[in-house]
Amino acid sequence: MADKIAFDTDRGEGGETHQHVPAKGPHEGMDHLTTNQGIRVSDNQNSLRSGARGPTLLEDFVLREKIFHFDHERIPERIVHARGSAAHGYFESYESLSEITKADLFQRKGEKTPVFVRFSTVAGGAGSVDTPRDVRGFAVKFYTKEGNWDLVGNNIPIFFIQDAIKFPDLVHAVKMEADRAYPQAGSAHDTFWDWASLMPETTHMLMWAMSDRAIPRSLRMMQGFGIHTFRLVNEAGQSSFVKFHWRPKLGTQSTLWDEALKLQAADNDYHRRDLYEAIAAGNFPEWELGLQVFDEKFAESLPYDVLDPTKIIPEEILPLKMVGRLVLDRNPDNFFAETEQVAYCPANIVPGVDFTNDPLLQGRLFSYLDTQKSRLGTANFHQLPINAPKCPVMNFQRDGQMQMNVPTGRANYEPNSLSAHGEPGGPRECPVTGFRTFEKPAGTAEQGDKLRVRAELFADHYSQARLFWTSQTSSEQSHIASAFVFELSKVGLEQVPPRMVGNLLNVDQQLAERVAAGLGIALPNKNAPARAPIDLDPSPALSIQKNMKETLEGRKIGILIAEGTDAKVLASLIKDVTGAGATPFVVAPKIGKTGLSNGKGMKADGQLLGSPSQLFDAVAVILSAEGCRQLLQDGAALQWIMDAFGHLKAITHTAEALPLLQKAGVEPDDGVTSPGNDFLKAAAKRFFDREPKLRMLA
Ligand code: HDD
Repeated sequence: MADKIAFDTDRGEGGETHQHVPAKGPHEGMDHLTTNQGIRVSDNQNSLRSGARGPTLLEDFVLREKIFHFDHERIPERIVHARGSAAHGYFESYESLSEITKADLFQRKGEKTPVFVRFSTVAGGAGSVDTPRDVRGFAVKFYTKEGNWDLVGNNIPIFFIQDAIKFPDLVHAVKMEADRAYPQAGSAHDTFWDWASLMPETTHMLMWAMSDRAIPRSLRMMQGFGIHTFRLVNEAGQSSFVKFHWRPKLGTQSTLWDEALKLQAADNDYHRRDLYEAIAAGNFPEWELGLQVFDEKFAESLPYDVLDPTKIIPEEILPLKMVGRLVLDRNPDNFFAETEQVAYCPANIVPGVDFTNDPLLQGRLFSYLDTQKSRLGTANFHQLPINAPKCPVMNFQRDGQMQMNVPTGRANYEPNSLSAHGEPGGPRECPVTGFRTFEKPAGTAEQGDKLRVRAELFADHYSQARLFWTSQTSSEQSHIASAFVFELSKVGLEQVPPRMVGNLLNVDQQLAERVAAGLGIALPNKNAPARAPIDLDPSPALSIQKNMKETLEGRKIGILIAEGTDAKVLASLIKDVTGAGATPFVVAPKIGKTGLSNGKGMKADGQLLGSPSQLFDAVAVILSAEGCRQLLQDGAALQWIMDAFGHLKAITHTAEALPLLQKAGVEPDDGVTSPGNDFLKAAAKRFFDREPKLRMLA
């Protein structure tokens, strides 16, 4: 049959052949390839056909099973937060919190609870870019000894809406438009701003979303929040209110908008790669868990409602109590099985933690369980390894698609008296250790008639938006105003920008004027607020720039070299940078060997065009006179330096590199240094003072 094409049949491992090769017998030391039914496969390269040039046979169960399985590899992506990156780790308690909660994970100092944490963008599809302007999801699954607790939060401490009934509208408005299916992963389009400008309760969140919080430098450098007010309940049944905060050890840091835009081209997977590489290198990202604990009396003393998820309690008024740390120390083994199939649900809660009547939270308690069924296809999604609790699960729920367990015995109902007759009767409820919902004393303000209403203070939509604005540095304020201008400039519906600016007039006159001027529209009239805003004291804790952690830890330094680069200067720079906890990354016009001054060759980590300076926190230009002359002809080199300067990064350079810096428009300032200690200090900062000279901001 095949003697016409009987060439070499030695295909090595996984190699290709052009003809069927009779099995030579088991490969020593290798696992056998099998079908999903366990049948050994003799040939994984050629389907079964009738003759070398004949038709493929329906009989080929190996082919059909392989293609069938492949055809069904994708599952529906999440309707929101589809793009995510995750890691395993643990949460370690600093001390016993038994006075405020009976939750087992908080009872003992040093207690470690395994976690799986998934970060995400909200609006884009699963294959979208990592760095759009967007809120980031921060979902933590604690596998506690008492069952799974999911704290499904974001990197912003508030939300767009006050009631879950509005969520489908928010999501429809922000995701790609219904008829044209664009834009992907961004809010800068008509339908989002049409909806948002008609929904004043979004204003506070919009301030955050237009701030640098929505363009984080790294998933490892963002804060996280539980957002809603939850309850903690102790053994005696006493309850306190609580808000959850995650604080990154590496400090909170963001990119600039121009940088975020360029990162989308430089690396679609910028955040995913950054998280994966840091963990793979043993630089485990870490956060502290901070609690704001308070009682009803304190809640009632506030001029806003703690059940309103569009409000924060400033730290200056109620400081955080740090109660433990979260460490991510293991990358997933398989993206689909873990990151994609993980199913978070805010209703997953353990004894000692409880819900409040926050109307957004209440709606979420329904939505997530429901979505997991349509996403994962079966009510048994909890049996998937990533979702399965790491404590016993015992009940009488049975059957359903993809049932993985094989329950034994006759008892599949309760109560039963089988145990009294020598047969196992199965598990029983326990009023002592079982989860008991906190019972509010009767007759309080939280109870009432059945009404479609919201509590009175929810109507204040602007006071905290103003508080956020007044808490920012002037650089951050100009970023916020410019982001409003950028987004609204993309809106074609003429009625929308004036309406939005009319809302902003309730936040701050100057902000509204700057946005109107940036758009080139007349200042509209103020939209009447549902409730007049009040002035609240600024909260410096809300500013990223005021709280920047000056450190090189976890950062990446780009080092541009070319032919003749001084080997000594380069070696000592790499040593210094590494010693400071950063990762050096050598960039050269050619990825292969670049000849250094000592005659030796150096292999670059990245090629110049493929490694633009957006990828780095600070840069070094270590060139010889000859190398500089060559790079003066290279647009990519000029852009590399222009962008580093424009993104307010520290730049260090050899004297010989000066002509290139000058051509790129670099002007001397504190951020432009010669190699050495000055650079290490500068590289831990951004030079925001530089910005007004470089770009027009609103
Ligand atoms: Fe949600 C996913 C966070 C309001 C309905 N949400 C989802 C994820 C995060 C959040 C981080 C991704 C989890 C993961 O990584 O798999 N969502 C929030 C926060 C909210 C919020 C912080 C407000 C404080 N969400 C919210 C409301 C509803 C939903 C009001 C519906 C009424 N969210 C969903 C969902 C998702 C989801 C449709 C999509 C995929 C999933 O649940 O598992 O059910």
